[in-house]
Amino acid sequence: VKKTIPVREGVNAANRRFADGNRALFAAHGVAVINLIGSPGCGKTTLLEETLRRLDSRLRLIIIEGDVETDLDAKRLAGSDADIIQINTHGSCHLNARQISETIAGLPTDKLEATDLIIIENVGNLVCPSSFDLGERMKVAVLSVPEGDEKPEKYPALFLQSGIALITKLDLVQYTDFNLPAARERICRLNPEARVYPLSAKTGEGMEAWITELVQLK
Ligand SMILES: Nc1nc2c(ncn2[C@@H]2O[C@H](COP(=O)(O)OP(=O)(O)OP(=O)(O)O)[C@@H](O)[C@H]2O)c(=O)[nH]1
Ligand SMILES: [Mg+2]
Repeated sequence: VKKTIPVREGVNAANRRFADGNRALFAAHGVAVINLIGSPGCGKTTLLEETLRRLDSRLRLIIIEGDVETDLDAKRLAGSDADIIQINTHGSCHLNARQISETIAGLPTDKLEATDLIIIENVGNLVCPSSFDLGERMKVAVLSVPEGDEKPEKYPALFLQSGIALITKLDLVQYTDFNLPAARERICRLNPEARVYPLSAKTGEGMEAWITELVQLK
């Protein structure tokens, strides 16, 4: 135990330094950054596909796709005006602030100045990514209807830290026992400040409230 505690503290302190550096850089260039976190398959990339389509160049965007392996998600988002950058963690269950720092350092010099918003899709995971500050302005929790309405209570860390909670795959609510008022109540009990948006990227229901939030972040 004596050996693991200092190592863990070292990792956290190093991450915090990079996160603070990222935050300062983003602030200096007036870039809003959000960190999208949710379980594997909760609909993050589908949400981004529909978000890019609806924003239709209203924001100058960079999307950073975090995945353990493959560039499948980056490929799905190609074809819009947004710059899409894939990071592979090769095993790690979360992105860290150093990876974001190195990604930003690799951009052309004036790129940040010409960017309104960076959306980071974190590695699909409801637990680990919420422990690693990336220097974002806001975490956005993504919970999909098939996962169940009790998940905020079972996995509270993410919901405690998120400014927005999206309840995705709303079109599936009629086929499940997901209780929407209960989910909302559980999230708000943990975090009274959280804004909760139920939506479906497939039918478009609820998407406009999310788009309005993004446009206002600019
Ligand atoms: N019915 C329905 N299915 C959806 C919706 N959004 C996503 N899906 C489906 O859910 C599955 C996973 O969606 P993704 O967008 O790949 O999920 P993800 O969160 O990006 O997954 P990872 O990146 O692997 O963590 C796909 O089969 C999508 O078509 C939705 O609003 N309604
Ligand atoms: Mg994805």
